Amino acid sequence: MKSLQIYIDGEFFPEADAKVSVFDHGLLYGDGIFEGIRFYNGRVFELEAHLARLWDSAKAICLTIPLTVEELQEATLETIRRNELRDGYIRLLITRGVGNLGLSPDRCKKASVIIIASTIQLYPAEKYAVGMEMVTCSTRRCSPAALSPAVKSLNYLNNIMAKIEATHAGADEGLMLNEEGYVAECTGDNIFVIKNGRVTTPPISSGALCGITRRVVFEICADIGIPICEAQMTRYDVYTADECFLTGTAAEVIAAIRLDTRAIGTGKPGALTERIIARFRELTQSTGTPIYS
Ligand code: PXG
Repeated sequence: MKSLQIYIDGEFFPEADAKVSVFDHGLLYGDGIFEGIRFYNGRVFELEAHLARLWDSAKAICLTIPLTVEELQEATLETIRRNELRDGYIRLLITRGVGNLGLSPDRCKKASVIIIASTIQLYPAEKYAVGMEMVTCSTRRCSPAALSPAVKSLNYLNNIMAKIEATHAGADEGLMLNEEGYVAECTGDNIFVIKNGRVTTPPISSGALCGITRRVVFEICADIGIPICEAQMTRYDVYTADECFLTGTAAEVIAAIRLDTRAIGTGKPGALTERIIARFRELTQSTGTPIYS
């Protein structure tokens, strides 16, 4: 297989030579932010929204991105072109940059920009047909009072600890509750339930990332006439739902059929979920920023 070309601070490096300093605070402290973006059929899906969220994450942690939005957009497209890809996944990282062994970012002179264009498969292909099994994790989603879950930071240990629990329990995904016990999200996905034809998802204030796929699902539901709203929810709402599905750039839209070994609805992907997935696939194939024009 051809070596990937990785963008680091304005230059392209073959995969084996794409390296960062051990004094980069992204490595030393998880001090930085990222975006996971997909491209389909020669177009980047929701690129503007991902860049807007990246700038919000940067602002929230007092990080200056050393490029303009237009420059970063062009660098992202160019990274895909260099790798001659039409379908895949982009990991865009902004690290605090090289500093010293103290946690203060003051010594980090300039943030680093890294762009990887590759592919990703979060869950095995058959899960998209049969649905996912979830367990509730005892690791609670980070309190917004400690670190806002809206910041897509390079420190994912909270989610990783939950993912480890889910894997140890033999499940595909972990459901994360907030400190009060309300449903927040899964380890790398937002969660939705459907009851009596109405779609509900927890508000961002329950401790979820403001997912871009989540927003696209609101637009799809508005388009095809399915009522959708945000509401605080507990596990009761998931156990008693007719259908449940998860959303994320990496995950896309995928049915969840069990929580804590209990079947949700019929224990099979539901009809409304399938309609939303079909419309999502149409959108990903037909919209987005052209890469080769
Ligand atoms: N919650 C969390 C905690 C996430 O990390 C989402 C929700 C969904 O957001 P979007 O905007 O993608 O719809 C995410 C996104 C990975 C990976 O490598 C994870 C995400 C995105 C891309 C890749 O596991 N999570």
